[in-house]
Amino acid sequence: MAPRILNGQVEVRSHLGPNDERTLADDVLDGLTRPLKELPPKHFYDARGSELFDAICELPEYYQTRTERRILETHADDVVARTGAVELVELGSGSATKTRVLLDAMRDAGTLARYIPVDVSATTVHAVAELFVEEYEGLSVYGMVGDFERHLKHLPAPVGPRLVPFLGGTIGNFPPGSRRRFLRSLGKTLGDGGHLLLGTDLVKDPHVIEAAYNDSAGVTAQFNLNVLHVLNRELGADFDVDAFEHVAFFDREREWIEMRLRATKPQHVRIDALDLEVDFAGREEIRTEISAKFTPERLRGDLAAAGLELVEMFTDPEELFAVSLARVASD
Ligand code: AVJ
Repeated sequence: MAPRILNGQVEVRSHLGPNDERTLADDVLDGLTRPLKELPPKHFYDARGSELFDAICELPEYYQTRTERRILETHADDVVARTGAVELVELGSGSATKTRVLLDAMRDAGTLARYIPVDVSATTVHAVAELFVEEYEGLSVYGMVGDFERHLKHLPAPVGPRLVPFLGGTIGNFPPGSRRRFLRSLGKTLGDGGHLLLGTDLVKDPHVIEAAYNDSAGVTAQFNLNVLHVLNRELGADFDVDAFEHVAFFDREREWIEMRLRATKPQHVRIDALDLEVDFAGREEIRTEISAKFTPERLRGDLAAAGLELVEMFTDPEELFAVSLARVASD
């Protein structure tokens, strides 16, 4: 698609094609016809799901968001000084407050030149582009409409040392094999002297982790169940949402949280858009999310498998969460 010039400093390109709408249908067909039913977590985030996630981030039990923000505030100047970053690639939006912490540090250091938002929503890319070009004097914005799991190869060449944050612990949603593959694809975006800034939740007392996914206000349960509303609306399914319950537990061996939806009685579901009938036995579960927790060893291992090396791991005093700086391995 031809670049759309909004003004002298903003350029937006789209890489989405006509088939990119199909992923929900494909994922549901794939996931619900398996012996162990599964739905990928990316479909949680419709308008209501995004609202519920924002509410999760404010919960007393959900320490991750506020802890990561504090780590960033504490170390942003150091990150910028050590990387000399002149441009920042933002993968997926909704982290605007965290991005600002980094962009502010780059501006204060006098290095900030370019901001590259990447998001599947053209509206979001345009909105954030226009907002930031107003807010940061002289900033140039190259917006990319696309899926960061598929379209990173279309990123423009760096104009100088690049910083690529991937925050929020989202990397934990990838199962181990695709996690390493995705890290490798991030590594390829870094260019000469670029750095990845990776947010990861850390392994700790399982009770603390489990409480974060079984909050007393029941917001996480609503968030989890919301994916069934998404299927009902988007695919003409007839899930009886009240006949499923939220389950979340820490798998101590795999060191990840699993969220599931458990059928409270046997049931039969029809999904019109797929012309599919799905049966659930009583207490049968759908896995809806894994959220890996990291030790320094796991982090180093994943980075190494992706051709990356750890430069510095910043944590909070309680070591709940980590924000790690990594670069392409030097051998
Ligand atoms: C946004 C993927 C980091 O795994 O903790 C929050 C999503 N799921 N509560 C996480 C989530 C349930 C969250 N991530």
